[in-house]
Parts: sequence; structure tokens; C-alpha cells
Amino acid sequence: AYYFSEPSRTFGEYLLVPGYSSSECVPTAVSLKTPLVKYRKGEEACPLEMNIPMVSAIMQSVSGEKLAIALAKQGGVSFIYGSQTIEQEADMVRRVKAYKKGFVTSDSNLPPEATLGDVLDLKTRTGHSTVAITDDGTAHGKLLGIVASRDYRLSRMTMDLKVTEFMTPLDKLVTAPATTSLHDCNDIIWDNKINSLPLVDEEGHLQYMVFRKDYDSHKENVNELLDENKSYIVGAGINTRDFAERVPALVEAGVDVLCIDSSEGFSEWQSRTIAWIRENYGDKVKVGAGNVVDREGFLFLAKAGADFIKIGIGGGSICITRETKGIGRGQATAVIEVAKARDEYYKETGVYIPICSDGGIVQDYHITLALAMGADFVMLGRYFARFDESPTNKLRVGGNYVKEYWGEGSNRARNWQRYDLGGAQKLSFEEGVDSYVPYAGPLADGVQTTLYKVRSTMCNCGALSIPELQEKARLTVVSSTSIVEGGSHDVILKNGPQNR
Ligand code: MZP
Repeated sequence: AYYFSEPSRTFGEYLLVPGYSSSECVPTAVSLKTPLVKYRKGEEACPLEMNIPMVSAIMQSVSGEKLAIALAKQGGVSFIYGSQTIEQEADMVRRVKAYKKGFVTSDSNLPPEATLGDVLDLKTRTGHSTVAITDDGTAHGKLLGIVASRDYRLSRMTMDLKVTEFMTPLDKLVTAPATTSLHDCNDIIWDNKINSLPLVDEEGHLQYMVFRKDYDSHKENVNELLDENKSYIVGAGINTRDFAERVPALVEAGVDVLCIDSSEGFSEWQSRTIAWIRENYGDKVKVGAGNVVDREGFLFLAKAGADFIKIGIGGGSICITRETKGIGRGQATAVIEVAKARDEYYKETGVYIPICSDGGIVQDYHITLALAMGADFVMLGRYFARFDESPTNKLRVGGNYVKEYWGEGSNRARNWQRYDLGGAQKLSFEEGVDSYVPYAGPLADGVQTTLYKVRSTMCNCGALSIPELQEKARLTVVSSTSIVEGGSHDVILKNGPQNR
């Protein structure tokens, strides 16, 4: 037998040591953009990117269509679970793709579920009705167009007042392309008819829209935006058994990216699945593979043609694989080793294959650690299962609200294809549990708080982007005594530990 010289470690055993932060290094300036699929050195942009480094787990109790839309609105991607019939999964994908991106204006009464086809009268603080349409449905997205109610007229006086307030001089008004960012504060000519100016606050949040006096919008203009492809990005899980039927159905439904869902991906079954996709679709259909925990596993899937590679065996919160089968590896060690292999592979071949740390994220800071160790994004199950939008029941247990969360290897999910090694077509023994997780409210609030923490920590390390974090991060293993020191200690807590 071969013995690894070092013990395998997990996130809770590491801390980031702060580096120098300049005054420009503020959380709102941090970009969390990250590649989802592989690209070649020198290519202008990665074919598929995310605005935040978070994807949701390929699980019945996590990634349904509602969660997929809510997460896409925040800039992440869900992988719709594959442990359902091909038709059901394709229908979920179809419904996410049919959902059109929303309008947004930060001081309006915009209902969160508004879609692009709606023409709504929105009362802004100025008393006028305006809507900004952004590419991700949030005030941080790129401005695509502006819609105002028919009777909208803004007096010159009001315009001057607002312009003074936000220090945006009118003589700066210029024509901006459709991709102008809200931060740019430019005039927009949309459809050659509309001149308008978004006014943003210091953090880039949209505050007011200013329109020319002769502005008049028409319902037709709104509908014109619907020709364009403004649907959300969505992924879907596939298995190594029925891919010849499942993949075409998902592609036809409009899926953007696939992922082979397997508890252990260093196998001939995965290379066969990828080969079939390449034979039938070339590079057009993007497919991630995994899970692996070492260099050899990564190189095998990289050579097999995977578009991204997932890391993690046995670290999931509902997973009992290590207990039942005795296989796995500490998640931090696995990420560090695979990231090193990814970087070497990039140097040798010029192909950058994003890697995803899957499972075992318990604290928000574990996300920052995973990114610092080299992950391009993380996949989370327990984290997302807690939100309103996950597909499971919300219950009251022992006076607290909880949501149900079960593993794909539990008897409840019976996802035998995820564990299949060519044996009997059934789940022979359980590798996952059925559980509750504390209810955590709407996804948008939770994700924004988590990412604020990630951005703050990145600033502590002097990093404004994920690649910069990976370059600058300094990590230390901590002793069990210093882990105790890291929590509140030697005090009598007034309100219990919930405010951490
Ligand atoms: P976590 O975010 O809840 O810690 O882990 C989620 C991950 O656990 C999933 O993305 C998947 O890789 C893995 N998983 C899902 N079901 C099981 C199981 O039943 C499992 N054992 O390990």
C-alpha cells in the first residue's frame, strides 16, 4: 500500500493570515466573477462565467427550479437534480429558461417576481414611475434599457436637483452602449429614442433615473427586449447510465451546462459519458465531471475532456460514505492538491479547467478558504437547503423552524446511479442520511450576507478578485487549542451563539 506522508485536513483546520490592504481595497470594489467552464489561454473570455462563486448541489432537497431562479438572480448557478425522470428534469430546466430577467430600481415598489414582459407603474422617491432593466435583475447588473410609464415627464428643475445631489454633471451625458454598467452614470440611447441617465449612489446602487423632457416610452419597446436572449443560466445533473437519452432532452430544454453527478468520478464510466457527449455535440455542450480528491483523478478527467472538475468525497454534511466505505479525503487537502494539478496542467497545455470544491462548507469563511486554496467556485447543499426557495418542507421542530434536507445516497432519494459501479440497478446500502437544517429565510438575504463576509476577508488579504486572492493568500494550519481561542470563550453569553 501507498501511504500519504501528511494527514488530510479540512477547512476548519486553517486560517487566513491577513496581508496589507490599501484604501482602495473595500468590499464593494471586490469582483467575485469566476469561470464555470474551461477556456484556452489567449481566448478573450471564458465561454461561461458566473458573477459569484457559488453553485447549488445536484440534490432533490436543494436544486429545484425555484432555487435555480433565486440563485441565478444573485449571479450563481444551480444544477437541477438528475434523480428524477428525464421528462421531469427537462421540464424544470425549461421553466427556468422561460423565466425572463427582471426589472429593478432600488427605490421602487417593484415586486420581486416582476418579469420582463410586465409593464408596471412604479412609484420612485421622485414620485415618477421608472424601471431600469438590468442583465441580472439586480441593481448591480448591467443596464440594458429603461422603461417609464407613458405619462412620465421629468421637469428640468427636478433633474437639476437630483443631479446636484448626486454630483453627476449634465455635461457628462454621453451615449452609452447597451452594456453600460450602472456604475458608469452615462446617458443611454436605447432604440435611438430614449435618452436617460441612471444616478447611482456611492456603492453603485441605482437611486434615480433621469429622462429627457421628450421621453416617451411605449409598450412595444419593452417587448422588443424580449427578442433578445435574457434568460438565466441553469445547469443540470446527468448520470453515467442514461446519458444517451437524458443529455439530448436537457439540451433541447435549453440547459447551459451539465455535470456528471457521481460520488466518485475517477472511473471509466465518466470518460465514456464525456466521450459520448463530444461525439454527438463536440464542444458545444459543456459538461463538468467528478468527484475526485487527488492529482491523478483530476488529470484523468481533464484528459477525458471535462469542462470543469468537482472535488470532494465524504465531506458532505449528509454524507456517511467515509463511515460506510472508509474512502475519502479531508476537503482542504483535496482542494490544495487538485488546484496545484490544475495550475500545472494550465502551464503545460494552455487550457484552464475550473475546479469546484463540493461539500463540507459549514461556516461562510470556508468559502473564502476554498477559493484561497485554488477553487474557482464552491458547490453547496446544506447551505441552500435552509432557504425558502429550496424544494423541501418547512416544519416546526422543538420550537424552531427547520427545513428538510436529505442525501442523494439516502433511502429517501434512492439515487443509485450516483453510486453505480456497474452492479445491480439499486441502492444496495445507504451512504447518506435524512435530516433537518435550520430555516434561514430568503436566499437573497443569506447569499448577500455570506458574500459580504467573503469580500471583507478578501480585502483583509489585499485581494480585489479571486485570482488575486489565490496569489496573495497566506494560510496557516491551526492547533486545536487555537480553534477554541477563535470562538467566544471565557465569557457567559447573554444571547446564546446565534449572532455569530
Ligand atoms: P454539503 O454542502 O451539504 O456539505 O454537501 C453537499 C454535497 O454532498 C453534494 O454536492 C454532494 O456532492 C454530496 N452528497 C449528496 N448526497 C450525498 C449522500 O447522500 C452526498 N451521501 O454525499
